[in-house]
Amino acid sequence: MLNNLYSIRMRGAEGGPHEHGGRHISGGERLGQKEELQELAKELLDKSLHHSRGDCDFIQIVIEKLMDDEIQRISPLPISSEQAQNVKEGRKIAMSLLASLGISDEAIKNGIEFLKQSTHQRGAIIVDSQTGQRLDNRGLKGVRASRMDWSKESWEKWSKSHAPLISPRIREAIALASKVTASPYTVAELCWSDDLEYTTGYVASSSKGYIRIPHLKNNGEDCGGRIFFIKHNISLDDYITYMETTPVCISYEDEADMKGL
Ligand code: WAQ
Ligand code: MG
Repeated sequence: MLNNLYSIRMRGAEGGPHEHGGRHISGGERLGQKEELQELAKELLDKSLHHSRGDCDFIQIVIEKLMDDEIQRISPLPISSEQAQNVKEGRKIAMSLLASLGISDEAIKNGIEFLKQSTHQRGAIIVDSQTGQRLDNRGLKGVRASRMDWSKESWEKWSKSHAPLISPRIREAIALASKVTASPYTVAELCWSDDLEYTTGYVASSSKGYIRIPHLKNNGEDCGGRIFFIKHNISLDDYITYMETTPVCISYEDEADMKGL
């Protein structure tokens, strides 16, 4: 069962630690039982050491034991895909989805402009969905959603019914977006990768799920990141505490389970 879960997370940079000006290369968040930690540490180390953004010379892996009763269990967001032929079309789709969720034009414009020039950002930036103002004062550190992962069984079940979408990247992105949008204060998340070769991104929300959008940037660009658009006038400290510290385990029941078969 879920006893004795540990959080294991990694951050890697080139040119020294992030806090001394190093450029962010790679990060990762996983949960696992004691017996799985060695394998998870190896996976995270491999991820940081073989990365298209550069050659890490600083890598930190932190492991913490979690209390069973602090772990929240949530379902993965449903996933769907839009079609786009180029960046102009991809961004237009993202913008209209964000607008349909009630985010102001100013906030959407600021979010997209931010991701277009963001090449060193380690965590998300938090933007007021009405005023468009950046609310966190975290600079390049931003706010990292942390301590979330699929349970092993849930990922295996989900994989069986979503075969074409199975990759470590999509696994992580759905876990992250599911945690982020499970907060009642998140209106939506906008993401595209800062990895040079990966141009598909997404808009996620609790009402519309995880919507993949191709071509949110051109191949070969190192800009990207995450914007958490939040409701106006909420407690930013509580929001950030949830993102950084509340452990969330993604639990998936397939249709057979739900029918009691
Ligand atoms: N919390 C907040 N922000 C994060 C986190 C986190 N845990 N992890 C990454 N970020 C930010 C940070 O600024 C990264 O540089 C940026 O996001 C991009 O991270 O096909 O691969 O891991 O459905 O490069 C989405 C589409 C892929 C997947 C996203 O992002 C699909 C991706 P990356
Ligand atoms: Mg990246």
